[in-house]
Amino acid sequence: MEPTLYDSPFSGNSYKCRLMLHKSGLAYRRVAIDIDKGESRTPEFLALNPNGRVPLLVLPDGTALAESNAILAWLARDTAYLPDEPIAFAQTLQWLFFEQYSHEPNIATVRYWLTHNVEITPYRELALAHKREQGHAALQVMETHLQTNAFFVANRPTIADIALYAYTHVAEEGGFSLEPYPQVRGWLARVAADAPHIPIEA
Ligand SMILES: N[C@@H](CCC(=O)N[C@@H](CS)C(=O)NCC(=O)O)C(=O)O
Repeated sequence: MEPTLYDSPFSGNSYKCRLMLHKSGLAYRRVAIDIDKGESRTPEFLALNPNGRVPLLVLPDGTALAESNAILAWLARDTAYLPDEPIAFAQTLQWLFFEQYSHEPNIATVRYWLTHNVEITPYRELALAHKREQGHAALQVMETHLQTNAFFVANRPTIADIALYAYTHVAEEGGFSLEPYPQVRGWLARVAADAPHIPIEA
């Protein structure tokens, strides 16, 4: 039996999992969830993931794994994409947590608001300015790291790169110009050149 990935085509968090699944060659079944129609909030889906979000990987024994970066870690276990040397392992986690705390809530959220006609309420208007500032701060952290590193950890592609690639390569859709970040742009090209690769979907 194959695992089932519940995902959304345009979601970067879902794309991370599809990209790692593609690299691993693991066969899987895919169920697309339309989050704009609330399909991740139905009683059936909430029974699988009470957090009401995709991606979700359901393993053949029924175990449901949520959180994109946890799914990446599971898929990458025992491969070079998840270093096992203790410091490199911890540095991989460092960048995965950075992605979820400092990067994704700013860059991904703004992209979603702007590309999915989300109403810009007064709250969101205020939040937008803050998220823009924080998103650029995250990109600058990446730029600085990449001035002396080809990849985020261990000088080779790992799930830290996959996690950060997902929303960085589409950051401009949220109005985050990558023009000021030449090292980030060079790294994006290196990650995309790491075969096998697949693009995000619209
Ligand atoms: N921290 C979670 C975030 C998951 C998340 O925010 N998923 C979004 C799509 S990218 C979602 O399912 N939104 C639908 C909803 O909240 O109803 C992860 O990394 O998987």
